[in-house]
Amino acid sequence: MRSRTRPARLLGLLGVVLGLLGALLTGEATATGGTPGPAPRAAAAGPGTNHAVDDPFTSGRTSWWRQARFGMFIHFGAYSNLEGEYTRPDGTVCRNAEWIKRQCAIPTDVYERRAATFDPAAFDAEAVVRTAKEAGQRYIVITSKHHDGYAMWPTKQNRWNLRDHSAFDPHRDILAELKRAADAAGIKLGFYYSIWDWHDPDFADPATFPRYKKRMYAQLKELVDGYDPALLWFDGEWDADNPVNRWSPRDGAGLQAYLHRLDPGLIVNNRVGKKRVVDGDYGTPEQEIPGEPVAGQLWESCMTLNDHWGFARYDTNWKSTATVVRSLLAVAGRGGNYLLNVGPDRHGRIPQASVDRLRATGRRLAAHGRGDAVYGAGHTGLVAEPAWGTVSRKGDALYASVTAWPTPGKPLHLTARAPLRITSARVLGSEQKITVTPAGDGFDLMPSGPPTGPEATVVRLAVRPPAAAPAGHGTGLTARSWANEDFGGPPAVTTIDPVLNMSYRFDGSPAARIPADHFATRWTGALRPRYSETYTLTTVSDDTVRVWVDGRLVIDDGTAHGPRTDRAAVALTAGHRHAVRVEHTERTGEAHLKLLWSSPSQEQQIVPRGALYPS
Ligand code: FHN
Repeated sequence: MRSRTRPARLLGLLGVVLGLLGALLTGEATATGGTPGPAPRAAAAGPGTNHAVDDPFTSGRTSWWRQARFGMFIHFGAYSNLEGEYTRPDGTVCRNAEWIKRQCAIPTDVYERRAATFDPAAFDAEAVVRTAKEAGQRYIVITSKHHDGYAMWPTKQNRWNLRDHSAFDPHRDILAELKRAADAAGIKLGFYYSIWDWHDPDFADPATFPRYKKRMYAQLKELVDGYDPALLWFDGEWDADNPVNRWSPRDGAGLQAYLHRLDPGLIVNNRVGKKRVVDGDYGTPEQEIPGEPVAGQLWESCMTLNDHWGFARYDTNWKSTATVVRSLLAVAGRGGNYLLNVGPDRHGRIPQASVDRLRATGRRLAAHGRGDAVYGAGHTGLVAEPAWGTVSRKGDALYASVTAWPTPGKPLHLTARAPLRITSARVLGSEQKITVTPAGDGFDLMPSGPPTGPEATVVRLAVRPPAAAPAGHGTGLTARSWANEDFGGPPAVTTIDPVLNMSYRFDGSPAARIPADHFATRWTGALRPRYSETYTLTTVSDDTVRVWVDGRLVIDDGTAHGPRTDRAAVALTAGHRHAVRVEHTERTGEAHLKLLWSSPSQEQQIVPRGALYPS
């Protein structure tokens, strides 16, 4: 197994710094609003700790992920050796893929005997990476360990792994092979890791669960140090039985802090904790696509290509290429990522039917500039999502992906949500003329020819967005914190907080002299928007939050609660300093407070420092 060399880690940190610089050049301020510096330092622990190291919506650390939009999920493990089917001793046949051991009640010794014959000799990392590239997938997430506990790398923590318990060549390491191939192809590599473990005897018993956690942490360190993944995709976080899954929000907070001490540049999904808005860097809707951007967190929709994650030889219910392309366009237009799955067979080969669809998807994305609507593009609030497709934005261009082309003479109507101008329009991949006419609450686009394909036709609209006030030079809000929940007496600490992006979790607090429970903070100052638009203010809070703008209470969530979002629509004036006051109290347990905003012209982000003025 390769050791995680200093060059690799330095390269990783360099990537984060370059990303930060890129973010600065593209105007993506970092959460602290500060100038790009070294990779965010992972928080220590205890009172005074804020575990939030940056704003995932704008940070250099997540920049590659937000640009990539499209990834390949790979479910591959000991279950693949059964190819989705198990014949019980009584002759009955039970079918499942990666859950086959549990759903077919395969005795552990039988499952172990089957695993001992697992020999994915045909696994070809270059071919896998080539397929991802041909599909237009820019990152890969492969199962390193699924619920059955079987590790797909030569872990030293047990012998239940591909090196020690299979018929596979003991000199090979498929994760290392995949890492080399992905690096050579410029594709980021992440690992799926299941917290829930059906095989480890220490998982089920509360008395021995700490021993399991110790092995889990050691395995994750092996993965981070040995393979330098860009991302960890946790799973198996939910409350379950057989074995009972006791994973708690506190476990998740501890694991996330540990991982960011190992590698501050790592991206982690929300299933590191309990799949909440405060866990990890992004949400993970599964087999579904949210209808709009998710409040308070980035998101990635993961889906199967057929009906199974792991290989199932009988499952030929493949999604059409058109469905895949349309899903990707919809995901990009709503500001998310799309992680589409393949399940290699017991030999390690991706099914040809998957390869064919992925190649066709890549061809369709490359054709007629459809990829412009996806890569580096994101949600826009400038127009409402139309019934005939989706719209994404990249700089001063909107990409209208039309999935229901109008009959001749009928226009495509776009409802505007801000005073914008469309200065030109072009049907990508076609010479046809398309006219744009102001109409009612927006614009009518009138094509003059046929669509460019069955899946979608992309129309590029050059827009002049609403006028923006110059970027602000704020330094943050005045923060007064108390070591009590009722703001009683003089504040214990008064500072300037550059942003309101606080993940105190269980052990942190606003200052070392303020305990982790029973504290309060009041921020005061002014909010200076760049656009005269209706902004959506979003808070992520635990336990309570109240927000006033220009003296009006706009968010009032004063009852102690677990981590959740609240939103308020507030009309703001470009360049004007709107008085703002935010109050947060923490009773016991977790503590979080984030203030984000979005508007038709502004993508969702932590309100940046430049827009906040102390008073
Ligand atoms: O139980 C797993 C399942 O096998 C698969 O890995 C999916 C993929 O996200 N996650 C869990 C179900 O939510």
